[in-house]
Amino acid sequence: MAQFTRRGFSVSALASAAALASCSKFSFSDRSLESQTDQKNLLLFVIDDLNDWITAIGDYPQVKAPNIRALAASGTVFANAHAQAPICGPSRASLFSGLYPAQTGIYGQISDDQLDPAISAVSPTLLLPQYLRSHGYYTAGRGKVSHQGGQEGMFEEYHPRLPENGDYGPKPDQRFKWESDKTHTDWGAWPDTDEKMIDHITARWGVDFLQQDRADPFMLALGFVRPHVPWYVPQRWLNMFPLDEIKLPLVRANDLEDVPAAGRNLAAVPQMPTLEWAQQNEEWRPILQSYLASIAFVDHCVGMVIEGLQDSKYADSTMVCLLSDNGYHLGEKQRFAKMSLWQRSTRVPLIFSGPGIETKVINDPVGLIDIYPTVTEMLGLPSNQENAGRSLAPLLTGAGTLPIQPQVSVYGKGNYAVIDDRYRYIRYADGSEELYDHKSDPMEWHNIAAENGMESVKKRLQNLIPQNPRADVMKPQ
Ligand SMILES: [Ca+2]
Repeated sequence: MAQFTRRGFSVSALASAAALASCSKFSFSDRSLESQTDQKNLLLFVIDDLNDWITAIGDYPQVKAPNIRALAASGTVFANAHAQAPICGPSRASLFSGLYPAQTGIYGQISDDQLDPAISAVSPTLLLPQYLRSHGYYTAGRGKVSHQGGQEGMFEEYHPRLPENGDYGPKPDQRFKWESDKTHTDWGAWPDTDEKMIDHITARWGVDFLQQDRADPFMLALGFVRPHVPWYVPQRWLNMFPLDEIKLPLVRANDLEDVPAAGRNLAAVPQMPTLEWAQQNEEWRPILQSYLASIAFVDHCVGMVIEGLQDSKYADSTMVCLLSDNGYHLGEKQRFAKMSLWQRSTRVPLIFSGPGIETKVINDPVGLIDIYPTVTEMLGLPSNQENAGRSLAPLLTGAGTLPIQPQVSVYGKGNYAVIDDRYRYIRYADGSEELYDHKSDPMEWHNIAAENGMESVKKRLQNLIPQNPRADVMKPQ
């Protein structure tokens, strides 16, 4: 636990952070103990489909992410953070607008040009980068920050993913393992060098940005696309995870038997592999190998930028925030996908680090919706009264505590999950339910919604489901 003083990290906190960081490039050990505690700049890592397996949050032992681990060890980790929607578009729209999907009607993969009209129809708010710009910040982004990238006017300076690489490329001419024109899903070694990867190009650009002199405070947002499908990475990353050493995640064969039909239908993604297919074709381990390799690769990209920050003049005045937009199942609940209301889809990594931020793990539920107000408070800016979330700054600085705030995620209109510090309650549009007690059932194997004695728990969580959600903006009524 941190022994934070207003003058900076304590020696013991630095020592423990440095020890944990010893296997990476990232360390605060070269920081002056007298360094300023004021947050001034924001470095935001938006990672795509990075699930809750990573160290300090999940418990999947084979993940190799030393740079994210070191970042976690140097700051505050939210181990029970949830996306407001378990899919890129609505999750990012909520994060950057500071509004819930039920407020904006953004439940699906909205295109960037639809974002502004949908949000301005319900609120005069600005997207987070626009708000910082209105307070004198220079705002820059690269890669997949909003769903498609950075919508028009979102950043003062924005660089899209390179067209020659496609959205998630580079890709081989022929797929290796999985054919479906409805998903990028595939896995294998491609391309031959890191330098051809979008995320590597994004990271290099971020490093260059941090070496430049700036008169104004800045927000730098880097959107990395791995471990989103296709799980293509150069061979050297796959070599880190020999197939015969890969441990399979725990799954329960009849896991879906106590899930209502609406839940099974919502979570069914025919264009993705099923666990049955992966087992019959002996592809479960290769898929895991490729997902783990994708995490290791994106962790390397995070490390490049963190090293660039540490070498820059902004090392002592920059808050780092790292998040993923949604989780991902790798065989659990018989599937390889996000897009469900279960833990593996909604729980995401969320880490804040920087001067003045304590080193600790918070287990209370929080949401990506909380990032916007947290950032503004930590940067010393006026709060945006349109924000629907709440500032986590008291938790980051140790200035205070916050009451438990259950989190609400939505997938498709009318299907909600409510997560508190013990339970997950799911109610589908047809009224059918699931309830899981994480205290006795962390894998969500036993739906206890129909069991005696659960009525008061269900009622309490049910009351948090929006009463009058906005119509789906992508499906005109
Ligand atoms: Ca995503």
